[in-house]
Amino acid sequence: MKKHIILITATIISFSGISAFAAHAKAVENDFDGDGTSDIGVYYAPKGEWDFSKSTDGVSKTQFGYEGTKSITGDFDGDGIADFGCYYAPAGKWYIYKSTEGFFTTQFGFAGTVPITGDFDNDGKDDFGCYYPPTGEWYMYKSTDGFFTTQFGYDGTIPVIGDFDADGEDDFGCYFPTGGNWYMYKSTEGFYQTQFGFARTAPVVGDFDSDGKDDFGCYYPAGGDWYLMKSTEGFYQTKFGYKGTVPVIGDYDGDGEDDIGCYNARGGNWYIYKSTDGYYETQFGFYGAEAVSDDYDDEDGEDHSGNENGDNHDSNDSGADSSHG
Ligand SMILES: [Ca+2]
Ligand SMILES: [Ca+2]
Ligand SMILES: [Ca+2]
Ligand SMILES: [Ca+2]
Repeated sequence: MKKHIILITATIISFSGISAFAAHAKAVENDFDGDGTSDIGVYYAPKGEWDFSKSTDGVSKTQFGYEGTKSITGDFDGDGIADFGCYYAPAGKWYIYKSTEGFFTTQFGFAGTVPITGDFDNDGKDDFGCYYPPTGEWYMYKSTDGFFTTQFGYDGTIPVIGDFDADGEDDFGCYFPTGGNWYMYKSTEGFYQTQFGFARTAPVVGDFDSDGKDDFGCYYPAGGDWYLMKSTEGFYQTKFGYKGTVPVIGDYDGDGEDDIGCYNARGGNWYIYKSTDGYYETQFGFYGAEAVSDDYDDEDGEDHSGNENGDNHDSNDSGADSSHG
């Protein structure tokens, strides 16, 4: 079997004087102005255009990316403000705009991979890496520990990331949509497996009961159905979405509990159910622009569940999908 070569062409560690082990709260996902709430944003890959609607700073537009890239977000410099960037899988190229340090680029990945981000070494900085769906191989570049690779997944699975045991370190795993099978490797507890989901669902992850543990679930695009397994409250089901929307997750009211929502790329329509404020609807985006949300559920989750999604909408297909091999 062919071995893939990972090249690291840029230095990544840049801070040494900052207290790396100070207690840190996990940054709110997609909080681009650092006020503790997730912001709404869209990415239009054909032009590399980012549009943000920030809760404190208002609307802004920037160009960072190009056709064929996938959007990525994370707090890569650990300042509590989300950074954004893109990944070009055919060449394994990363481009990140860090809120403190500005432009960063490196090569880490290869054709057929999907980008992954998370804080895998618990230093408060998100790390980046890639997942190769045909073989279930993970490659990460951890901000303190450097290169890491493992095999965890198999053909047909979708990578999932979350802190499922609330130790501050993101755990990785995979979801097999055909059977609704979850496999996780928790940083404190090790291997965990369960069945939760069914064919043609996309995995969703978030802390929906604000106990610090990410919860997992699935979204059924054809009906807009959510099924969640909350760590304190157990099974939860609701309908929030409709055919043509993709799920979005974030803490849009900043109460520490992730909110569910959905986005329709045709009209740029956002629908969010905030845990404190209830229903919220806005128009932000335009035809073909993808929602900035969790890295895997809106872009990769559905696209990469692959061939069985015959009825899948094509709101944000990148053309860089892995083929079965
Ligand atoms: Ca890290
Ligand atoms: Ca963990
Ligand atoms: Ca939870
Ligand atoms: Ca919330």
